[in-house]
This record gives sequence, structure tokens and C-alpha cells, in this order.
Amino acid sequence: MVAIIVLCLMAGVSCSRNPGEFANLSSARVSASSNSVPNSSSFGPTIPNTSPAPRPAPAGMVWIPGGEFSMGAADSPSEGEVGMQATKDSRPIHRVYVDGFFMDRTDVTNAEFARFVKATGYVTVAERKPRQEDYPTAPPENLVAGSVVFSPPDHAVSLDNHFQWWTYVPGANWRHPTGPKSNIIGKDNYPVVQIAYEDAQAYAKWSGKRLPTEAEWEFAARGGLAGKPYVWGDAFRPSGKWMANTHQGQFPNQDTGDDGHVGIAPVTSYPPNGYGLYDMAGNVWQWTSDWYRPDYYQTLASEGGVARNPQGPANPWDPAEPAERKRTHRGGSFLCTDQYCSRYVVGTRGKGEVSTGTNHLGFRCVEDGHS
Ligand SMILES: [Ca+2]
Ligand SMILES: [Cu+2]
Repeated sequence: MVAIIVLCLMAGVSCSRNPGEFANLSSARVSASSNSVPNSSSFGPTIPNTSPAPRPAPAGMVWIPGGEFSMGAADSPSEGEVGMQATKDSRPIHRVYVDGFFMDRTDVTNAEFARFVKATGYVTVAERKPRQEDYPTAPPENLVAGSVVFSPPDHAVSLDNHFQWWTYVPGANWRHPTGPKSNIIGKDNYPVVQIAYEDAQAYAKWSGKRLPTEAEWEFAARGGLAGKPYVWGDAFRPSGKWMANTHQGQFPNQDTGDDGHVGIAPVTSYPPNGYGLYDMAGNVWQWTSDWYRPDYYQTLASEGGVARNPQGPANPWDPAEPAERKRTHRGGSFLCTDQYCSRYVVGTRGKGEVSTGTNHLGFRCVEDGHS
């Protein structure tokens, strides 16, 4: 019997930087998860804290009041091979409380990250040559600094092997998001990408901030609404309006840009949510500080009551790739489409190996109310 591995149920974010992985592209298989997860309970109201911000918001940030809310994503009406079918890890819906905090209005931009690098001389993970001792099975010729890039085929492909559209590209990093020939000139106002978890953490520390927990991120993304599928409400395109940078056309080979952007968009290109936060759905994925486990919501729900300021599980575990240490990603990206990965649905989750950046993964920071 052939072991079927649930390898990458979202748009490639569980691909890793591991050079060994890219040395053998033939073993990738994707299958529907057969985990049995209890069906979701329903959403309750969002009850925001009423106390005002303890101090004026730092530049570029907004006050998120915190409070109690229902976290998770509802069952999909159509459980297909992809998309919402792969969101069992965002159930059951459960009650969570988070304290108030400040959050960056936008993803960290290229200009902001450049200031950090200029001030500190920081070198990102993608710019460092992978060490043989970290990747003992990788052929030496694969030990080249670089990162994972969306490299779509020029023709329609089956959606069962993400290596058909994700490639490890030597020389790809935040200054060259899709490879050595690409650059970020004129893109100061775009989200920085090709950021590994420790890169995001280093930036956060330098700026006196931190990364959001997954619960903080979701509370903020919901913008005061309760149980809506999108950060702006019920309809994907209210009155025909595009509300987020997602993917139109046939995935992965054709990005028609009907929403105004082929590929990544500058920050603030689409309307903010109820808390004044931009791009909490689509454009680029965002790191959160929680380790990823698909059963974490079940664990919280089984404890009963309201989970207060949950920080994520103590250790990472992804049964699809048990050797990879993953943190949770949130928000989806310009590659999200209901054909493959509808992670612009607000309660859904992503995951990523901590040393792996991609050209659709960035981050934003938060700050505690009292500092
Ligand atoms: Ca788009
Ligand atoms: Cu996606």
C-alpha cells in the first residue's frame, strides 16, 4: 500500500527551504485528510473590551481592543478535494479572550524592512548559505542561498503536486523576491516577502514590538464582526467590489488580475477592515508566533470555557511533515483562490516551516498596550 502523505493543502506554504526536499520532486502527493474532527459549534458574538487605548497609538499602528470572540472557521458547504476541505484544523469553533494591543495597520513594507537592515546589518535566512550539518541528506550542490518562489507553469496542471509551481530559486531573497533578476526598486510600499520566522522576529525586536499570537491576529482580522467568512463581512465581492488581493484565472498558470493586481499589491490597495487594518485577507501571508498543530483548537475546546490569551501549543507538530517545525501563517495571499486554497476566509489557518520564506509570505507586528 502506498503511503499517502498530506503534504501541502494550501498554496504551497508548507514547502520548505530544505534543499533535500527539492532534490527529490517525485514523491509529493496530496490527499484529503482523513482526520475525523468534530463538526464546528456555531459562532457566538464578539464582545470587545470597552476600555480605551491606554496611550496614543504608535505611528502606523491602531488599537485593537481585545475581548471575547469565537475563533475558527465554519464548515464549508462544499467539501471538495481542496479549498475549505483542507480547513479542518480551524475547527471546532471555540471561545477565546485576548487582551487589547496595538497592531501595525499594514504588513511591514520593503522600505520599513530596508531601514531595519540598514540600521543593524541584519542578514536574512534566505541570504545565508545553508549548512551541510543542518541538511545532512542534501546534495552539496543544493546548498546555495536562496528561497522558495512561485514559478507557475505555462499550462494547466493538476493541483495534486505543489512542486509544479513552487521552486527553490538560488539568489531569491527579500531584495530579489522572485530571483536574482528581480528587485524591489520602486516597490517601497509593497509588503516585504521572503521572510523566515527569525527574520520577522528580529525586525519585531528591533522595532520594540513582537509578532501577534494567532488568536490576536484573528481577533484583529475580524474587525469587530462575529463569525463572518470575510474580514469585511458576508459577501466576497459586496456590490461587485474587490476587497482583497486574491487570485483570478486558472490556478496556478494564469493570474488574470481581475482584482486590479497580478501578483503582489502595494499595502493599502484595498479597503481596511473594521479596525482600520489593511490586507488582513489576501496579498501576503503573515507569520504569527504560535507553533502549528492541526489539533490545537480541539485541545482548547476540550478544556471548555474561554481560552484566555492562548499562546499556541508548546511544540509544533504537522502530521503531514512531522520533521518540519512550523508556525502558523494567517491571511492567505495573492495566490489564494477557491479552486485551490480559499485561505482569505478569515478563520482559516496556514502553516510554514520556520526557516522558509516565500514570495507570498510577510508579516506585521503588534505591541502590548502597556509598555
Ligand atoms: Ca490579484
Ligand atoms: Cu492560499
